[in-house]
Amino acid sequence: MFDFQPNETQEMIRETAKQFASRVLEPRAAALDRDGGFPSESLTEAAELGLLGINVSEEYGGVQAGAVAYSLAVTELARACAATTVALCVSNMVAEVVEHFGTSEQRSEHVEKLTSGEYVVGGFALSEAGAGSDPRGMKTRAQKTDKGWVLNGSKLWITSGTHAGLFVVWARTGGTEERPGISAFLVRGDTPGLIRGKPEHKMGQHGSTTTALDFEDCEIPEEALLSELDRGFPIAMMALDGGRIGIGSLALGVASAAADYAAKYSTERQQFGRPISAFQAIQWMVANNHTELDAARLMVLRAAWLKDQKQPFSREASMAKLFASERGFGVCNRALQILGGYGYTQEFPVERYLRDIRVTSIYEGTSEIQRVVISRDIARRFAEAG
Ligand code: COS
Repeated sequence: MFDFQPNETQEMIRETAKQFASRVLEPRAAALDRDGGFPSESLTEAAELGLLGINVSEEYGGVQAGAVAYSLAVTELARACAATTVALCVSNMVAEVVEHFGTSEQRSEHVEKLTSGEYVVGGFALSEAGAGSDPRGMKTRAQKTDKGWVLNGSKLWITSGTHAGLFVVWARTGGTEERPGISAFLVRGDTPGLIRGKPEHKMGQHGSTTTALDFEDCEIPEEALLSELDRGFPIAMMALDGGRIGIGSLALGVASAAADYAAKYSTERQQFGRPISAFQAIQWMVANNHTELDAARLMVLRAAWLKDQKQPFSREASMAKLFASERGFGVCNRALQILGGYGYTQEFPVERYLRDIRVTSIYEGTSEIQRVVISRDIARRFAEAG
C-alpha cells in the first residue's frame, strides 16, 4: 500500500538537505542559539539550493519534489538547526498556499520571490493574543474601501515576523460574531501600517524570531485578497494540515539528533570500568528512543505520501505531529539523562535539542488540538458509515 522507498528525486533532495545541514547549519547552530538573531544568510543559501520551494512548481522557481521529499529534507535540516528549519518550513508553506490558492497574477507576483529568497522568507499570520487554538475568534478586521482594503488589529506568535517579506494575513471581512466571515490576504512586509513587534524571549529555537504584527490602518490593494471573500478559513486549515507534516518531520529531526548523540556517547562514556552502553538501564533507553523514532518516521512519511497521492491526510498529519513532537520530547529527555550532568550543560548540544523540541507540541496546533482533529475525523467516518 505505502511505498517508503525514496525515489531518485526524493533521495537527491534529502542528500542536498543533509549536506547543506552539515556544511552550513550545524557549524552555526550553537552560536545562533546562544546569540539569537535571524539566520538570513543560511536561508539565502537554502533558497539557492531550492529548499524554499521544495513542493512548489518549477515554473515559480521551486523543485516540485512533493511532500515526501519535503519531509525527508526537513528532518535532515532539523537534525542540525531547528530554528532555521522552522523559518524554512513556514516559508515553504506560504509558497504552497500562494501557488495553490492564488490567481495567476498573484502567483507570478509572489511565488518566485519566496522560492528565490528575495522576500527572505514568508510569514503566516493567523494567531492572535485571544485567538490561538480558536483562530475563528480573531479580531483583526479588513474593511473594504474604494481602493482595496484597510487592515486593523494585531497578530501574535508570527514566525519570522522580523524579516518575512510577505505575509498571508487572515482577517474578518463579514459574517456574524458567532460565525465570522474570514478572508486571507497577501501583505508585503514593507506595507505602511504593518508594524513588526520585538522578538519574544523564548525557551528554545532562539534563531527563529517570533513576533507580534500590528496593523494600523494598513492599506492593501484589491488584488491582495487571496481566493474568495469570506473563504479564507479553510485555506488556513488546509495549509496547517500540510504544515503539520513539516513540524512532525522537524521534531523527528531534532529527536533523531539527540538519540544518535546519546547512543554514541553511551559507547564512549566509561563508568564502573565499562562503557555505560553495557548497562541494561542505558540499553533500554537507547532501544526505546530508536523504536519511537522509527514509528514517528513511518507516521510522518505516511502523511506525506498520502498528500503526494492527493488523498485525505488531515488526520494522519495530526497523528504524525502529535506522536513525533510528544515522543520526540521524551526521546530528547532520555538522551539528556544518558549524558547525565554533561547533558545539562551547554557544552553539549542535547540541552538545546530538548529546549528546541518543546514547542513542536505547541505551534501549528497544540497536541490537544491535534487530538480534536483526529477524534473528529474518526467520529465523522463512523457517522458516514452509518
Ligand atoms: N481542510 C479544509 N477545510 C477545513 C479543514 C481542513 N483540514 N478543517 C476545517 N475546515 C473547514 C470546515 O469545512 C469549515 O468550512 P465551512 O466554513 O465551509 O463550513 C471551516 O473550515 C470551519 O471548520 P470547523 O467548524 O471544524 O472549525 P472550528 O472553528 O471548529 O476549528 C480546529 C477547528 C480546532 C481544528 C481549528 O480551529 C484548528 O486547527 N485550530 C488550531 C489552529 C492552529 O493550529 N494554530 C496554530 C497556528 S500556526 S503557529
